[in-house]
Amino acid sequence: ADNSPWWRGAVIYQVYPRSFADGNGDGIGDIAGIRSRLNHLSALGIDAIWFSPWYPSPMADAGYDVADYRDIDPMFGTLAEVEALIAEAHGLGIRTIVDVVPNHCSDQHPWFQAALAGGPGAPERELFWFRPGRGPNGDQRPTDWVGEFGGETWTRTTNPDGTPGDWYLHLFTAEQPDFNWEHPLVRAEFEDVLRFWFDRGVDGIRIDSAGLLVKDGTLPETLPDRPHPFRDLDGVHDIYRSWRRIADEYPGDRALIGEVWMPDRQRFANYLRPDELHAAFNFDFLGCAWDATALRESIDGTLHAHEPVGAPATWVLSNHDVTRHVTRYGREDTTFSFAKKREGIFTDLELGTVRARAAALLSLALPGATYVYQGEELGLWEVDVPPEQRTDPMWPRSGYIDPGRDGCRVPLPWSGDAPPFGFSPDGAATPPWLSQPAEWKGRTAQAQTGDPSSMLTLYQQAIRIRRAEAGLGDGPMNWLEAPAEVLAFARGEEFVCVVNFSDAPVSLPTHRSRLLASGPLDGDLLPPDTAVWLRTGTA
Ligand code: TEU
Ligand code: CA
Repeated sequence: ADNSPWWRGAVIYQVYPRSFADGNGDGIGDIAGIRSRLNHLSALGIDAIWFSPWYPSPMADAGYDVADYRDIDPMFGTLAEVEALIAEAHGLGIRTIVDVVPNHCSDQHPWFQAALAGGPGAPERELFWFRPGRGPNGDQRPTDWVGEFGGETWTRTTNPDGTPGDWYLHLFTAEQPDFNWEHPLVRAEFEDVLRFWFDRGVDGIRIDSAGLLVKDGTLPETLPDRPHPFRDLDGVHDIYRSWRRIADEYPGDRALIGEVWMPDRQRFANYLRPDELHAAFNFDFLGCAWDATALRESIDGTLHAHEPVGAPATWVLSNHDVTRHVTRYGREDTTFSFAKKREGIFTDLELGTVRARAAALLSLALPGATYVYQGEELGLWEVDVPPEQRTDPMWPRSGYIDPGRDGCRVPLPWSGDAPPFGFSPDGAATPPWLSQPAEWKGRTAQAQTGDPSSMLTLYQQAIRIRRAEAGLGDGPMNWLEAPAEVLAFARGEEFVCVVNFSDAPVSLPTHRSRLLASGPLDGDLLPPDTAVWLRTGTA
């Protein structure tokens, strides 16, 4: 695993800039805040940071609506500060990954503004999907496609002379018009954006909504018996082949990491062919029950799909779009799906935390790269954000009682006994943009530092061991024989991970020394919902 490229076996930490740390006291996280907390990430031992979007944006979708791909929103800071941040991270041995959003931009992007202002026939309209409406007055949308957030996908424009005009396509909110990837200028623009960030030294690009870029231009309806009109079209692979050539022009193993939501593992793996993306997020665990059989199937299926293309697997327990896994794992039904978000956040936090600790050891022991979403190393749970504070456009759109995604985006607690818990500097006049629960007092980074039983210490120890053990990270794994409802596997010559999903304690293999356990062991017994890392040898 030692001489393989960094992205094959990395621990990659997701920073959600508006909620990580606030340097200037306006209640919103920023680049200065991130720079002031790099020591936390260095102590955690991660290999790389992925930064969610920080570009100029009206924030209709929390920055996933980009108005300028080559600058930084003033809310977060400046490009010069980002350059300093990249250099400081590199100085600590931490790689950096930026988030590029190629499927759509903001309706404030200059191209879209020109397309609107120019009226019908404006050449900028070709860069998007402008179409006349159906019906005699053109007042019916061009298709009945359902958007990724569940809403409508077309919005009608008004012509410069005030008359009703054409419609434009948006797979997400109306403030996020979709680019037309058939257009050479769109392709050229994003190739240039990649170079812009690679030239600034970033080590990787996270590609948002990577499977959606290409659309069937005949605009067929979505029907069960025909190929989907905008998901996973074959043409998307040409785009990533050209991006791969660009990444390969740069020294130092630059990586392209796709956000590919794709239940079909075979089609998912197509994005990872040797001349396409280096890696993609495997979201399998999100929808997977806390159950040995289900998880083993997920792990085997994932590894099996990656094998023929030679790409490393990845493991994701949480991110800025889904219910935090401490909360998921404390529920009867531990699986996540967007449709089920309305189930709310009611959960057994104690059980969820116990399982989240075991899940950390599981996901950090598996072959490939593991993602850590900011705050999971603190054991944070999903917050019940009051309706008046909610900002997520997914929420009011979804039609049922869906709290949206704000609950996993609450500003981090760093120190102190009460909000803002060091998120903002002492004496800041403005509270954090989402309220932090008072109960996070016990989950601040400061409260957990040096506490042998804390989630933070567990992550620090696990990542330290992962770096030191030759068999961890990239490389093969072997299942070991184990009792029912127990998973046990070996990595390399000496390392073993055992996780007990049953209701009863199980005996640990003998002749192994204990490296790390997710919770207290009972002599030679591994309690329920507990994981342990062992090494061949005597205790
Ligand atoms: O997410 C993509 C996304 O959420 C959808 O493709 C989703 O998988 C689908 O609705 C499931 O049915 C990314 C970002 O992570 C998210 O924060 C953004 O809101 C979204 O893209 C739009 O840029
Ligand atoms: Ca700020």
